[in-house]
Amino acid sequence: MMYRTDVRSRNFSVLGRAPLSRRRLLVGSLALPLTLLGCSRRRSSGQQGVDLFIGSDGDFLAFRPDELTCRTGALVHLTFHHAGKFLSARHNWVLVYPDQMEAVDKDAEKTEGVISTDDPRVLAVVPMCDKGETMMTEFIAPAPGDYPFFCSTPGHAVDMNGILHVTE
Ligand SMILES: [Cu+2]
Repeated sequence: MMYRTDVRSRNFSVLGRAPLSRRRLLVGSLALPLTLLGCSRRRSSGQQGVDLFIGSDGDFLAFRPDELTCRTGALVHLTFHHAGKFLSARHNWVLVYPDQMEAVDKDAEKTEGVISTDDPRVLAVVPMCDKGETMMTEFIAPAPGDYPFFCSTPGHAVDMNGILHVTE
């Protein structure tokens, strides 16, 4: 704070018309190291990237963890792992808008669990995985709020679900 005030007043008194461009340059060079420190991974667009990992809870019909968190606007790279070893049931990971899980799940019964990525109620989908498989998806984190996710294999969603918390 002291440093900034000092520079500004010196610029005004000594450099006359120059201070505006000088100040802009100064701010630019200060901002760079701050942004580099601030995030673990950056995309070319300047968007903040975030890696999330989730799996089935072994052979149980549950996700582990069953809660995830990210910031709004982040480019989320989500990895899902089917951690089952014995049962042959397939799992996936489907993220939907609030209060849409039941309806989307019900519709998926007619398609053996396959979810259309064009469905406006759906934010992101990881394809169906057999035991031991790992699949990924990418999406932009929506507006702040709590978004349900579930497995759309018919009959799984009632137990196999969770919440993505999107923060400010
Ligand atoms: Cu499942």
